[in-house]
Amino acid sequence: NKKIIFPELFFTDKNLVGRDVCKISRNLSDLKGIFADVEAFEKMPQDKLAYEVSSFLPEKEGTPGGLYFGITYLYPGKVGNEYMMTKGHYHASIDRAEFYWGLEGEGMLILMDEQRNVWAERVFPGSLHYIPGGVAHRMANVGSSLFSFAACWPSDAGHNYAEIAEKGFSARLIEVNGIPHLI
Ligand code: M6P
Ligand code: ZN
Repeated sequence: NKKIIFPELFFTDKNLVGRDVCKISRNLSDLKGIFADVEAFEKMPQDKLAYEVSSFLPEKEGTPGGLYFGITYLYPGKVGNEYMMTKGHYHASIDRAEFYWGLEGEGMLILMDEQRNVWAERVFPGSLHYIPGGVAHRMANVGSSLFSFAACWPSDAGHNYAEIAEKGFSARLIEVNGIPHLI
């Protein structure tokens, strides 16, 4: 199980053992409202696991100058013709940036600035993605196997889900003839 890679990584530094590890998982019911095809969504088992995040949070949330690290494991699947994806967020401190990088599988990073311009970047093992402040970010799994990526973000960034929950992104990643299209 490749997921074991994460604790092995940071427990090689004995000083970090036992520090703040946080694991969250989101199933389909946690993603209610983010997919276009509501009928297809409601037909799916709501307890189906969509993604898991293992985070290492060595500072108290809100600490200026600190960093957080996380690995997200996003399972493959589609809701209608839309790829399985993360909730997506702006940072609560809107100017905070973040790095994402691809570990395994095939993904697309969907980005949206404060003017609601949307663009996407292909994510693959070893690809590096800089997300500037003021840019909302969401990952989609566009392959047929587990897609995982790492993230590093400031401990005073916070998450702002409200705007995405209300208005979504202004484009969606849809499969057309087997290929992802931003529509
Ligand atoms: C990455 C980071 C985390 C984020 C996670 C899941 O690991 O950006 O801060 O929580 O992805 O994304 P979301 O919070 O949008 O569900
Ligand atoms: Zn973020």
